[in-house]
Amino acid sequence: MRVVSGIQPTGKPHLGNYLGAIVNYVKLQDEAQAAGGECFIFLADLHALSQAHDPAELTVNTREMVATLVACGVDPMKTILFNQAQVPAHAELQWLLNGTARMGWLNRMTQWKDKAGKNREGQSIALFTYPVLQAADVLLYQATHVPVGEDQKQHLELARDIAQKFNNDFCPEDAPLFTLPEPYIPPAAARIMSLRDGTVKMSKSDPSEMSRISLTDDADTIMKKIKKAKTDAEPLPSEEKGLEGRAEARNLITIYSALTGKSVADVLGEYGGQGFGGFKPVLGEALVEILRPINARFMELKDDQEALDAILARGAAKAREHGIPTLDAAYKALGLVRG
Ligand code: AQP
Repeated sequence: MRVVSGIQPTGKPHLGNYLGAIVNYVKLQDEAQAAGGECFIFLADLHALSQAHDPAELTVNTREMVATLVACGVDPMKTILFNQAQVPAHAELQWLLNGTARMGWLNRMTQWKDKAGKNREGQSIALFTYPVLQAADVLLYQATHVPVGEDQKQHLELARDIAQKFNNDFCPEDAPLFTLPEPYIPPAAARIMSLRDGTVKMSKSDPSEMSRISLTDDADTIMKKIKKAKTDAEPLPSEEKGLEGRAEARNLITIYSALTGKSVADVLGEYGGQGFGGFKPVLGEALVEILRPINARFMELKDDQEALDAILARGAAKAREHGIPTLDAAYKALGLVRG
């Protein structure tokens, strides 16, 4: 069992990152250990170069992201926690895979279409080839399980296509190089939506702070954001079909269900018929309870730069070691001569 996943240090991680991905990092690190496998979680700092960024902020965000992940329960003794920039094999393998990936495949990626919008010509090449780096990230370690939110499912399918084509083109039939990775998507909270618009996903890059709950928000801020979350005038329905066409109501119910482990049907059974005035404080309290220990741990860790850098350096050394066999085999399969 090889678990591999990444998160961009492009801002403060939010509830969508937590419920969609980080909760599963913590769960799978234990499962991998029990199965005698490994768990690799990396900060996708090379991916962060695909959009305009401030170098000083990237450095701060990278360390803060390590502190947040550890505060959420990612244990550097169980998980190989590192940043891409310290493991050049990610960029090297991406270049090797650029020969296999097809323009048509990348052109179909919805994240590319969404982020580029009408200004495709003005985007960085890194944004276009982002999914090839992502393929390299997971193929380098022969990932079997890739815990991600639903927005990354298409990129994982592309990683499988790249792996399959490379295996077909350059490897003997009975000795494929790359393992085809499987996405591991949480059924309950695969896509948490913005608190300001239930039709777009909660995102670090949304200009409105009110659109997301950051994992480091304090109790007052959480309550304020939930109180101001967009809703409609109807009371909550008693059954799931009553959430149709009510994106904001569905989002708040989904969040509460994921936080408490109760099914959507049970939550609606309990709160159906009530207005948001009654439900929002319940949701806010549940969030405060879950995020309080994370927040406290983050505050303890965040300023210890030496300790955070040591976690990354240790993880990177292990990641470099684990990546070597696959990278070497990829060079060889392509016929490249190296000393
Ligand atoms: N809203 C979401 N609901 C569920 N899962 C989500 N993820 C992100 N947003 C949601 C999952 O979190 C992991 C890390 O994401 P990322 O930071 O590497 O990339 P992202 O998807 O680009 O996240 P953001 O917040 O939207 O960042 P920006 O705004 O910088 O692009 C991934 O597994 C992702 O699926």
